[in-house]
Amino acid sequence: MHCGFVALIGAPNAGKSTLLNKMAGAKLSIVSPKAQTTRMRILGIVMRQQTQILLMDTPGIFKPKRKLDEAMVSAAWTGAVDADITLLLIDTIYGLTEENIEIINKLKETSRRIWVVFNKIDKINTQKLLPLTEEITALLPIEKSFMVSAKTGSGVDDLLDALAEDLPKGPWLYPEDDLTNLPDRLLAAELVREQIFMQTHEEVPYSVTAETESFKERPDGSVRIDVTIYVLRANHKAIIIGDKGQKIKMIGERARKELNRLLERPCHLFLIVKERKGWDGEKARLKAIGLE
Ligand code: GDP
Ligand code: K
Ligand code: MG
Repeated sequence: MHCGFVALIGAPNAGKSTLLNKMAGAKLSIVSPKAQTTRMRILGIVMRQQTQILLMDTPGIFKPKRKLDEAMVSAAWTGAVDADITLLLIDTIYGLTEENIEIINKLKETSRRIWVVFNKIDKINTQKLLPLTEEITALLPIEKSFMVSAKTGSGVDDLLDALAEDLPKGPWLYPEDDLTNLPDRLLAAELVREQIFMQTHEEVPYSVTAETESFKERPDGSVRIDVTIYVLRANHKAIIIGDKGQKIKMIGERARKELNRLLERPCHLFLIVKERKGWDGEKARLKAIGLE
């Protein structure tokens, strides 16, 4: 038996959550084209050749502006420190950006073993990767590098095989058929937040946190889930509710469909929106989303 922690580290939108989901073969972490969609560390549990690979998705690394940002970035670095192997994800569309150079400089201090994963190769000419690999190895000692498309899955099997072979001997830390450490009530809140990231714009998604207030199994096998959406400002509340409640209805419908699929039973999802100034500085709110 082998078992070990693997952290996914990288700039916002490098594709960390998409890769986690692809490697786990299930949607565990929410994805959107917007930076800072992922706020907490989510563990994906992948069994491969008698190895339990504990994959840690992390928030992207960026310059923190507020308390929530600080907690997110610090969650990402804690992931790197705890890991047996750190996968540094590079979005090959952009290559070695300033952001990546800063991450690389800090990785030198936090991580012992670093593998580079070049992502989004479905979008580029892979010949461009040779000079990019050279640039990176000049800055950072890396053990291995991989080319993948988290979206199409190309290269992902090779990466999983390499991890399975490399992780240390040790007992499995989770039951064999567990997929994640994320509780269902947190998953429900995350799926609501994902829809808000997909369906609202500018500063609105960053104004939002979602918390599951109650999660009740019904005798007929379905489940009733009540989620509260907190926003920082009254006008954001109005935007999320939308004209005649159209927006909140759409958010609820799409999140419910995903929930039905992931929880494998009918879900009744009830959403309410509340204005709560300064939630992003409150300890209790940060704790509720797995930060702090
Ligand atoms: P994260 O912020 O690093 O977790 O990135 P996400 O997983 O949320 O992905 C950010 C965006 O990049 C989303 O729109 C994804 O669909 C897209 N994306 C991720 N991986 C790939 C890939 O391999 N190819 C392409 N074309 N897009 C990708
Ligand atoms: K994202
Ligand atoms: Mg993410």
